[in-house]
Amino acid sequence: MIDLRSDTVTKPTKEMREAAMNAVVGDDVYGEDPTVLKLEETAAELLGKEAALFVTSGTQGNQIAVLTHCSPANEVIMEAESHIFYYESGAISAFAGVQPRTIKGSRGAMDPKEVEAAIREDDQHFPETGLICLENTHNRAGGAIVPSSNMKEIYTVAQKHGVPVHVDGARLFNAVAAENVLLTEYTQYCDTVQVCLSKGLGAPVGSIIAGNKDFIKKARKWRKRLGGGLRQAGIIAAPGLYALNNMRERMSEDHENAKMLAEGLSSISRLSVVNRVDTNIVVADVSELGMNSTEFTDRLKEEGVLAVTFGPALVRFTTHFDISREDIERTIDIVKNFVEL
Ligand code: TLP
Repeated sequence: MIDLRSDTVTKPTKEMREAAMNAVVGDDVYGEDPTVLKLEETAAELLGKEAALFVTSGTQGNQIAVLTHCSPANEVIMEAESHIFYYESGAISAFAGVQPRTIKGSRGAMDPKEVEAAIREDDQHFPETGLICLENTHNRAGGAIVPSSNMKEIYTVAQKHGVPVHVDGARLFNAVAAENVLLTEYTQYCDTVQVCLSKGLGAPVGSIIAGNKDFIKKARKWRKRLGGGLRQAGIIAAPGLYALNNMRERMSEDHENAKMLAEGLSSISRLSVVNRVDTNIVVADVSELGMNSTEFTDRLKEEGVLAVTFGPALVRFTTHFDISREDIERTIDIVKNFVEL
């Protein structure tokens, strides 16, 4: 099977498995796991923040950020198709008791003027704006890179109104690899950030949230409340640390593969690629083929390729470490054959 469903599907490498096997561990709830501490220290430094916390998943990291920043009945400004709004099962309402205020973005980037207009005034009728969430790269915008200039403008507005900014950077490493910049190019324009170790970096599990020391102290308590205080967590932190140190630069290969896939798919009649491919995601519109996205992905599966539906007419393909150039060539041939026959 050529698995293009997500960059979450990568299997740990031999080096990651060895790192897990040889990890020096302790009880992390007592703050005694040296491998977790090393991972957190390394991540905080790379992200340019005072402190970091190892959490089980991207969703848990985002939820802990919302819980830590907000109080119940706050309003949280976010892009209309952001992961926190679209794909986290309504968790911010279930756990933090906040309501989302969505703004339609352009390639994942919200207009700073619209963000400013959405910040609530002090009025007894209104909820208080507790947080602004950004997403970079933006998943449903097809892995689009949100420019750091846009983040800067939003952060300036947020600071003017005393509202914190959190970045869902599940795929921030992709933006950094594509633009050849440091992580701090983006993270300087937010108070807190969540980055995934188990997407493009290829680690088996885990995410990091980073922010100032006070935020991380409170976030640690929320992690404990949610049952995310893990004991000998070095076993899973070790492959994450390996990935953080060794897998960042190679991600541009995934971007080249995605571009190649997009070109190949675009050349097939009645199939169109709807996103500009900045990173590792390609979104295709299959409506002209006379089938919906589920019929398309089912057919593709019969031929040995996995992709996910992204709406009734849209299909998402995501490249990653376990996908080679040959896999991309083969995928293009497979799609061509069943579409054009
Ligand atoms: N995204 C997954 C699915 O949940 C849709 C995927 O296959 O793309 N933020 C962003 C931007 C994400 O894309 C994801 C995962 C998360 C957060 C959540 O990460 P996990 O899966 O670790 O909870």
